[in-house]
Amino acid sequence: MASADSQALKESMQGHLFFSQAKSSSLATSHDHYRCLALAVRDRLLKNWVDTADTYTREHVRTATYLSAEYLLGPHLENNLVNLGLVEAAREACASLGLSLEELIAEEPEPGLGNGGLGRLAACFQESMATLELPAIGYGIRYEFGIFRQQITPHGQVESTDPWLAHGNPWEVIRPEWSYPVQIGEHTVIGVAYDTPILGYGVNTANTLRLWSAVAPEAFDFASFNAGDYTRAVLRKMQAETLSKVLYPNDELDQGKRLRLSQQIFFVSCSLQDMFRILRGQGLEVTDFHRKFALQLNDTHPAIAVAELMRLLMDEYGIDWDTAWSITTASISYTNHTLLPEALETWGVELFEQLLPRQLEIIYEINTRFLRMARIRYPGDSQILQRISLIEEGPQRRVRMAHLAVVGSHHVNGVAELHSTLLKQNLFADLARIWPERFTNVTNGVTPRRWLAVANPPLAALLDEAIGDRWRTHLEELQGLAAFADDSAFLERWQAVRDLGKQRLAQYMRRELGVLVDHTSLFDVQVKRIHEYKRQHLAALQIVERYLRIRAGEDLPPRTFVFGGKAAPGYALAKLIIRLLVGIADVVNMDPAMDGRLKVVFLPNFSVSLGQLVYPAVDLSEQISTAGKEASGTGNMKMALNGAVTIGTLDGANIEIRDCVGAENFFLFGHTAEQIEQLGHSGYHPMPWIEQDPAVRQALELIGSGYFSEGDRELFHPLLASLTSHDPFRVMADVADYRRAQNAVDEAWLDRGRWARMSLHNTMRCGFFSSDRSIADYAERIWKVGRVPVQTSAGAPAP
Ligand code: 475
Repeated sequence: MASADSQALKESMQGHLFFSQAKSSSLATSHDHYRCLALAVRDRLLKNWVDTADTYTREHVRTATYLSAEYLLGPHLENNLVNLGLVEAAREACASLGLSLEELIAEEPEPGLGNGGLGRLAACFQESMATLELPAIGYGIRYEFGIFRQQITPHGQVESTDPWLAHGNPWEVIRPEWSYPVQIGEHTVIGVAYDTPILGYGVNTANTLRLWSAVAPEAFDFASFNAGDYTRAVLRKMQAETLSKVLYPNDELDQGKRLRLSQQIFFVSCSLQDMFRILRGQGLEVTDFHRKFALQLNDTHPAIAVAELMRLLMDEYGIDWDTAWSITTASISYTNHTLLPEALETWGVELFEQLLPRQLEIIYEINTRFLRMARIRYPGDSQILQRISLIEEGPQRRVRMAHLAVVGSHHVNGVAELHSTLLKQNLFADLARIWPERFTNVTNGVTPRRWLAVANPPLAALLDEAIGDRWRTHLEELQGLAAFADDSAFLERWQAVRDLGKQRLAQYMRRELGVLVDHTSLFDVQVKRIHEYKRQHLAALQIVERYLRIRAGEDLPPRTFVFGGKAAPGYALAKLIIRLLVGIADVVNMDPAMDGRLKVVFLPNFSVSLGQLVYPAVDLSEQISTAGKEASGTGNMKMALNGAVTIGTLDGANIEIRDCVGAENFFLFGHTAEQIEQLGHSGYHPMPWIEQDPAVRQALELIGSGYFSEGDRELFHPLLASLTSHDPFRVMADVADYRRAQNAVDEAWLDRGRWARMSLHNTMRCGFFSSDRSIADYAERIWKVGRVPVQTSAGAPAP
């Protein structure tokens, strides 16, 4: 029987086919039908969105503004259906029109406006802020091309563009009335706001994600117009519009490109001007800025905000330095996401001077005052002054954006306990001695709506039945599973649910890649950006060893190794690691001697949508980074939440996951962060480790022999040379202990009852890793922003 909701949705879809798509059903494509459903859903959230903005404006609420160069949102449709409680109604509406909801959901191109962890975290945080009914605005860039699409060929990764806006975007609204000029070098660029609603779960709140798109002003390069060179003027205009064209595809690497610095000042300045517009619109004074707004910098990409806010306060609003500085440092806080030196942003002062002369002048003045203060604290210590200065001296003087962010913030946080400790001990040791109270930790989290309710409906249904449905907003209620931990009938159902997830992934691999895998084999999964520090090559060596052991007649339990993740297009070694994994897959999957005991699959184009398919299918979660290198990790949380058992090092949030789920439900291996540091001090060399380990030696030799590269002995040389000469990420120091832990996994897997209990304990004890908990922590301790429930007014237009 069709519900009232489904009947109304159906009529709304039919209306949109005519009035929005201008088609009859005879010409409608699947994409048309997707758009009709998306627009029908949009109609149903507009009231929440409008009422939310209205409430915030009327009540002059204190607002968190999240500044991030990246938002890895993933598709909106299904998430919005879940958050509105309309999944079943939409399924019925589609069915009554002869359509499949799943097929329409799959039509949505995902907005991939981020590289990896940092961008996905920003997306989880937006959704949690709305669910917690916190007044918040997300600010960023509306890249016309998001993260590149990855194809996997026999030669490895090939990139192509991601024209995600090609068919239009039903989720955004352009706000040309909110556009601002930004001066960059000689030129002015205009940022135009595009707003996307971010729905909270089970509440009326719909917050705004405001992304800036660059356009050139009409008067752009008018000198050329006047000289009669109309074409040249138009070309220059196009150049200005390249500002928001493309997301830089480097994860954890600072490439130092001019256009990147332009993107940063562009979105930061627009966002700050927008905040002043909001402030003034509510009749507040400019000097109330820090009372109205709490600004969170997502890494250093928006750190120029420190100088730009000072500039606006002083140059535009006539505020004196000291007042402006108090307002700035009372408003801003900064999250660091990485300790890797190559990711730390610095800008040559020459480039800075060309593009942002006034902001550079302000940075110099901030630095002068800061060093004057530090000199009084550390008289005669010029070493420390050099280390803490906002300007790095050397052949080329450079602005250190992380130092600027710390000096301009009231709070600085890392993203997991270990990471925050290391920040204080290493990267920011001197600054933490000056301001110990400024440094804190907020451990990352993930949203249970997308990463459990949307991604894993069978598990969600089982949880609803067992412990009720409050886990969606109170994830700690997963603890209630304790009542079922020894219930063998329940454990059977647990396994059946996990089986469904694995079957779904197996079907995808068969359909899309033509690879047949046994869904009852152990699914061993590593999906994340490809990086040497994440050590996909450690997993590769382990697979080669297994291959040799099976060929030598050992009877190992069947495993399917699944990899996914993009390599930065310019990161040769990361691309070579992909090539190795593909080479191993080609050999192993064809070898009849494996007899179903070993399969290797590289999933092309890992994305949020693919993650939703993969995470529920994971038995063993590979979190094997060199200890001290992974700031937190969030895929580790998604997998454990969905019932995977982790094999991992004591790195990032793995440590906290293990503390929560229990050491007996986690396969630990490897050197600790402290031991890794010690290795470095005592002159690490991989050779002694290799010499005493015949198994890894054999694996390395097989790779070097061309066995996985069609006889080409040169192909993997750079990778092998790195591993055997410097081994910067200490793969060889951990390879033996990794093997030991993997053997323990084999043994545990053979006892299916034991494995099911381990799996259940992982889900049960993962409540801490909700992004709702992370956001509640930011709101209380850092932003001092409180809950503002939204009352929906009667009488607003209903769809
Ligand atoms: C960490 N990206 C994860 C995650 O906190 C952590 C850097 C420079 C330029 C472009 N992108 C980046 C990152 O630094 C990044 O994604 N860091 C990641 O942030 C969320 O869970 O451990 O590696």
